[in-house]
Amino acid sequence: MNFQETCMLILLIASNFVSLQSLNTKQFPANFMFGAATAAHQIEGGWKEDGKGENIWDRIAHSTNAIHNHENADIACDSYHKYKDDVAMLKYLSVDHYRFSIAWSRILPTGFSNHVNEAGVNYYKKLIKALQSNGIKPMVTIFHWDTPQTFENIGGWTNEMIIDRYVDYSRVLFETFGGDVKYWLTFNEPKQICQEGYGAGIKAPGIMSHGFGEYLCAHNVIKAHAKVWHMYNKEFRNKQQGQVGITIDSMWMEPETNSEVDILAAERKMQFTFGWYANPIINGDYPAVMKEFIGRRSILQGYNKSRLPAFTTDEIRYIKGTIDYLGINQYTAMLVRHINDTDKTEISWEADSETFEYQPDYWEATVSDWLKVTPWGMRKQLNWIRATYGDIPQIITENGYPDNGTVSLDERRINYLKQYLSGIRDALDDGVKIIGYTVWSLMDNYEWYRGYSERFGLYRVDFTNPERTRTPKLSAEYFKNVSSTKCIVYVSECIDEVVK
Ligand code: PNW
Repeated sequence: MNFQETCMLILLIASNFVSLQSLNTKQFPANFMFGAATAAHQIEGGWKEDGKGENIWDRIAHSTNAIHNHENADIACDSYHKYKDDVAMLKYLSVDHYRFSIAWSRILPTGFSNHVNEAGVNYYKKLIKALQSNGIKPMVTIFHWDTPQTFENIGGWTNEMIIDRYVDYSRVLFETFGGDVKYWLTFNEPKQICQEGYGAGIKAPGIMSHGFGEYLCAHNVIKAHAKVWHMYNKEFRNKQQGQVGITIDSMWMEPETNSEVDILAAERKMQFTFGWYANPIINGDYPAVMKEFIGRRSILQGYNKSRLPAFTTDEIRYIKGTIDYLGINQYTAMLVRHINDTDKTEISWEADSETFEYQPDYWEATVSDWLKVTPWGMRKQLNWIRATYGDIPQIITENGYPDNGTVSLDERRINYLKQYLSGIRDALDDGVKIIGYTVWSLMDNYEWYRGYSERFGLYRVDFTNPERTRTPKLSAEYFKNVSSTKCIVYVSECIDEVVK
């Protein structure tokens, strides 16, 4: 070892020692579930194989310049053919569960339930069987952003006709796979679907309808979720004994200063992001602060009623409590500042909250411009959820770190995972009921608008190789150690303490 290498080694050991001091190294409870996540459109490929219908991401990739490098998900990781490799990787990682999504238009090519595509059904049957024979529990996301194009042609999630179509689709899934699936998630990240898809227009279908489209979409998504939960509860729960939840995302909103207005602004922004969906589903209605702010601005802007649609009393009763467990996607945080918006003319979800958010330069950056490393936010968010909604069981359904496929950032990824897991372990100590953790992602995949330029995988995927070769990164070895020992450091350094 030369002088430089010796110095590096000392530095590495020292930095490990320092970070170990601040880590919570207690073992996770024995029944705490560790898993990995993917989504159909991001990995499957086979975009029109065996009768699959077109979805909104197929359409946007094939017909616009919106996606990085003009990349599409026609083949992606080719998991439609390579699912056995995926299951072998999961097995290697020693995970308890695999979170994947079902492609609506693979099961129902036009979205309607009049024609069920047997080839699509068989694909997921084989996948589920392979998981089960390896002792891995399937956790299924019913909808991860891939709306059938048929419905988008008539307004997608802004047209309430989609609610019953989504219920029909979910019924097919419960009837077909419900005997083998105990964990269902109705939607992945409704905020991204609605705010980015139909408000800001920065995700498919790319509709820019600031201040209207996103609220209309959310209204339908929430009703669709509630209807599917009730259907499961009434018709399937007794027989299938599963649970139906939803995955909600938000960044942790940290007040920029200790001033009362900034503290209120950060809380308000949590309500405008996480609460927008969690509050109706858990408590029946939109957060009071959303109703107040959007209502006031709408009237000042000359509308005769709020741009935020209202639930009727019957709907509130119906939607309230339609959840068995809460999925949380948590990656990062923001600093929030109150805006003294005196003229209130801007019409948008962003402006409605009267806040300004940013990530300071001194937070550790990643290759994704929205994602900075803020592990302290994880603990705060989990505690906030408990304080706001009570002791509902929570599971982290996504958390992860991107690289760009060229430079190895795997040491950084390991560090990220270790620190966030430590924050989750702290939250368990705080008394939050967290039942599991799911890393995003099992392997590099199609990162939506970013194409293949941002890669969250524990496995590297070679997208230039027709075989789509998968190779474990160092972080795969790290995560394998975590899930098999329930410990975020070497097991010899782990404190064996069972949480009550
Ligand atoms: C998730 N945020 O989206 C999605 O569920 C995945 O499909 C995606 O690949 C993954 O994150 C990585 O981007 C998010 O702004 C998008 O906090 C934005 C945020 C969080 C999650």
